[in-house]
Amino acid sequence: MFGYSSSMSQEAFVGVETVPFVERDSKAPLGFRHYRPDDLVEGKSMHDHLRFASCYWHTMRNGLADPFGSATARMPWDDGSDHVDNCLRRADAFFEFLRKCRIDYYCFHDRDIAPERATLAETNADLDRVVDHFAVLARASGKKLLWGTACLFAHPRYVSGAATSPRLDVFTHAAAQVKKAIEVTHRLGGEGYVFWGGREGYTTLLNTDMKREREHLAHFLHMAVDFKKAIGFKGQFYIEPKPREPSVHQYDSDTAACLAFLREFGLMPHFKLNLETNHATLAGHSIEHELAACRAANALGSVDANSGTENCGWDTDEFPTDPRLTTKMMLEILAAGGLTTGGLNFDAKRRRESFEPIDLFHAHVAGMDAFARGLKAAAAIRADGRIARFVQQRYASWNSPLGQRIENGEVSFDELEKLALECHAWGNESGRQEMLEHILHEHI
Ligand code: XUL
Ligand code: CO
Repeated sequence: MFGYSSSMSQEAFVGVETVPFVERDSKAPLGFRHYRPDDLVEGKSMHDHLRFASCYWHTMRNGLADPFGSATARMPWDDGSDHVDNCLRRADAFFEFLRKCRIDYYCFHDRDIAPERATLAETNADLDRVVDHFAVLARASGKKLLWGTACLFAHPRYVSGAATSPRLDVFTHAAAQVKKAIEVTHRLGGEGYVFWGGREGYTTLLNTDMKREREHLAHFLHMAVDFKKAIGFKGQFYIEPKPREPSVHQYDSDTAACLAFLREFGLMPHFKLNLETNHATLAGHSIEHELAACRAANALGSVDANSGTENCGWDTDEFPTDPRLTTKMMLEILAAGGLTTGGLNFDAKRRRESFEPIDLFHAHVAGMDAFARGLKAAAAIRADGRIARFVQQRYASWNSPLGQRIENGEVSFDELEKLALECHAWGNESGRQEMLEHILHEHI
């Protein structure tokens, strides 16, 4: 065990320079081929479109263990202890990583950055010490907190949920934990705060009062909104849908369920959604479906950018490296008017075999370049205009006086029945999916 000494003297990623910008056909092992933060796309810099973030839980705390094998990640800056000194050194390594990888935002759970102690008071005191250090590192580097969150799923007390626990004492502890997590997010100038309910659901309905649990969750979120106002925290609240894992069923199962929940309990004005690619696929949707559903409700907030293995059925949190995926995502994000308070947070981990520190760079750079490509391709598809014109044309009959009156809610079934009795043919046209796919791929 050795005491904490300032990071500036010791590098964690020895021999790794700031990732260079290289030519598209460069064979350099590590370099940005597409990402150029200052290049303008649709009048805005790539940097401001993409707002990349790295997450502390995967980048710094994931040893890459799987259910069958132990951790493989090499983290020479980390002595494996839960001493505050080790937490501070880890933070130094993280900010060095952000700088060298040209990433300006980060996200964390409270318990990622400082451990849980015997009492809540001790836990909070150590969290404060680490947060003070984050504040110093952030001020010196200009790195920003995209969002903070509380880990309400790892500790055994949350075995049956936090805000939806059958136990009042657990709900009470969760409230205090979230209060503190919002406070420290505010202290660090966080632009948002996420609620992800990994254990806010059930394993079997035989032991669960679903109605009561959902109501408790709503009360919990209203208390968070009240607290946010009381301390003057202006960051955006997000709710992150996921259908299952770790619970068998989670109440925030997908965008539609989250929107219905927020509307049912009067929370819609206070929340947007943080969508995650692999959560969408677990819900049986594509991420572009989830983004489109959010866009329609004006609820798109932020994105946890990752991907999954389609035939696996598990949240594998892989880095998003497929330009077709990122193009479809960026099309939706641009159509929604872009990310404002939110960003693209790589909620992604390296494969267990990618255990060297340099793999953290390869993984993030691959993800960043994939999104830079997706952004450029999406902008090109929008400038090309053929796909948008096709969609407009497909709905052209609705621009007629009758269509407009229906869209304004001025028409009855009786009127339509009269028209339908006179009409014996329908003007359907081909959906041309294959032609549209072809156009999409022209630009990737
Ligand atoms: C879990 C997940 C979380 C949230 C934050 O699948 O995505 O890491 O993003 O709690
Ligand atoms: Co996530």
